[in-house]
Amino acid sequence: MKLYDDTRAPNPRRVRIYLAEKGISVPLAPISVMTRENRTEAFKKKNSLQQIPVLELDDGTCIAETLAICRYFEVENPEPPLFGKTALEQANVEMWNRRIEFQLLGTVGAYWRNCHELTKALEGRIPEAGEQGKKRAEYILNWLNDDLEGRDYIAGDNFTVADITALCVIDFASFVGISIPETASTLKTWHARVSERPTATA
Ligand SMILES: N[C@@H](CCC(=O)N[C@@H](CS)C(=O)NCC(=O)O)C(=O)O
Repeated sequence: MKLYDDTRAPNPRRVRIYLAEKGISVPLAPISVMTRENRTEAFKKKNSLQQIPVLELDDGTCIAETLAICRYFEVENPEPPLFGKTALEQANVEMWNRRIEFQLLGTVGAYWRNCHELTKALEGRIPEAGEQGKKRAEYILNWLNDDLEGRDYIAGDNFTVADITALCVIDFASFVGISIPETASTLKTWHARVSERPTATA
């Protein structure tokens, strides 16, 4: 088994933190996104969308999509539960993970793809779409701050994959120039709390 990974990319980081939280060790196979190693014909056979992370099993089966990879491990390694335990907890984790992916990762990604200096060589960039994404991401960061009031973690009392997603997306957002607003003190406290976990550096 191996995990195709790039230490600078936010989605593979989500899987590395998840595995570290579970105490699971998987050999990493580095793929550089910046030098387009993921865009080769060989890698296309592993994931036709040519994105990472990809988990390759010993029989050659490949699983793409961060959450699908984490769920694969969750079935075999249910403790500690990172997707919730009860029906309500699981629904809450799913709700929050989707919110962070669609509302924040999607909008930060639009800014990154359409406006950032490091992606200027990409074809078909639409700067207006990027700026719109940035505005929405800033709105969502403030909304998340207000909603988090009174909770230690994104989906409730326990650390879950929704925290992993939010940590990686918020750190990536800060890298591309969209920071947690100065006034968002609840979100900043949460961010410090999850960043202090030893697994944050996985
Ligand atoms: N929905 C996918 C997104 C994967 C993704 O966007 N991966 C990025 C790295 S964080 C990538 O491979 N980018 C390179 C490319 O699209 O060429 C997931 O959750 O795994």
